[in-house]
This record gives sequence, structure tokens and C-alpha cells, in this order.
Amino acid sequence: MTTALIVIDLQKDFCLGGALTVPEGDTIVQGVNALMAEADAVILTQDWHPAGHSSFASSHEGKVPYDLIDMPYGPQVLWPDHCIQGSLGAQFHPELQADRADLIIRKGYNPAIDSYSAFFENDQVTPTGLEGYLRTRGIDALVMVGLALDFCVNFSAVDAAKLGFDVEVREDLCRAIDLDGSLAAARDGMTAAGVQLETRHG
Ligand code: VGL
Ligand code: ZN
Repeated sequence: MTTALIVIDLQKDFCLGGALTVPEGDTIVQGVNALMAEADAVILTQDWHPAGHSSFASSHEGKVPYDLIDMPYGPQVLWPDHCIQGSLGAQFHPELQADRADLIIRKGYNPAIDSYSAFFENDQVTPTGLEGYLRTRGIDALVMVGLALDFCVNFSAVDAAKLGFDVEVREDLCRAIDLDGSLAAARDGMTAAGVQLETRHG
């Protein structure tokens, strides 16, 4: 098998002091760097929203972060403004060895649709192009790490499994937001989709 390491959204805004801090997000960086050495390919995803993005609570009158709204494509959690294109918060964690990446895939750039998954926007049909990249490189197995386990890692892993890739999520190299039981639901959904949840220490 040819294996790609997919590092999801290891960006400043999801780490300590960021706009949408994932608890302990910083603590996975060194372990992720170490895994890069073992992979046939290294791919980073980068959450990359235009200002005023429809997933921001600030774009909806009377709404606050973590409210849930109905979008034309389904329910959507509203977030604090985060990962705005070109902003400091959208940059990768400074200790992440981003220079090791073969590909950086950006997502969430469509003002009207959020994109948790590295493969499809939240309408679940608009592709990001990552599937074609992986297939044309002959990559058939994916190891996923990053932030947040219950949102972007979850959606990316489930989509990848549905597309037929062999998918392992290294839970020890992920951290979760855990909103209203989202972590337990994500674990169940990933397992049901055939994603292998792995934890390794040391
Ligand atoms: C993410 C919420 C909003 C993530 C991105 O990377 O999990 N979560 N945008
Ligand atoms: Zn986002």
C-alpha cells in the first residue's frame, strides 16, 4: 500500500490563544512531525475562509458562536471568526514542519458553504480535488491526524472511507472540540464507516 499522512488544520487559530482553540491542540505537533518521516506522502489541509464567511456567527444577526442554524445544505454550527485567508491565525502552528508537505489543500473558501472535510464541502457533493490527487499518485491508504477530531478529522475520515481508501485515524495525535456529545458521535460514525481508530503512545 502507498500511504499518505493527512494533517488536518494544524493552524494557529485552533491552538492555544487562537480564535477557535481546540483544548490541547498544541500538544500533538511534535508527534505529527515525527510521523511525517514514515509516510510516502505528506499532505496538509488548511482551513481558509474569506472574511464574512457564512459559517461565522458574526455573519448572522442575533447569532452567537456555537449556535446551530439551518443552511440550504443542512444544519451548520456557527463558529467564531477563524482562519481568515491571509491572517496570522490561518497560518500553520509555527513548530509544524510544514515544509515537509507535498501538497497543501485549502478548504472553506466558498463564502456560502463550509467545508469540514478535506474531500467535499459541507453540501457533500462539491469536491476539493483531493481525491483525484491521491488517486493519480497511486495512494490507497491514509493516516489522519490533527484538529478537530470531532469535526474536520471526522468528516475527512468518513468521506475517505466512503471513497474506498484504507483509513486510520491516530486518536492520540488528534484533539477534539466536543460540543454536545460531538466526540462520541464522531467516534461512532467513523467506526461505522470502517475507519480504524488507533491510539499509540511513545
Ligand atoms: C474546524 C470548525 C470550523 C476543524 C474548522 O478544523 O475541525 N472546526 N472550522
Ligand atoms: Zn472553519
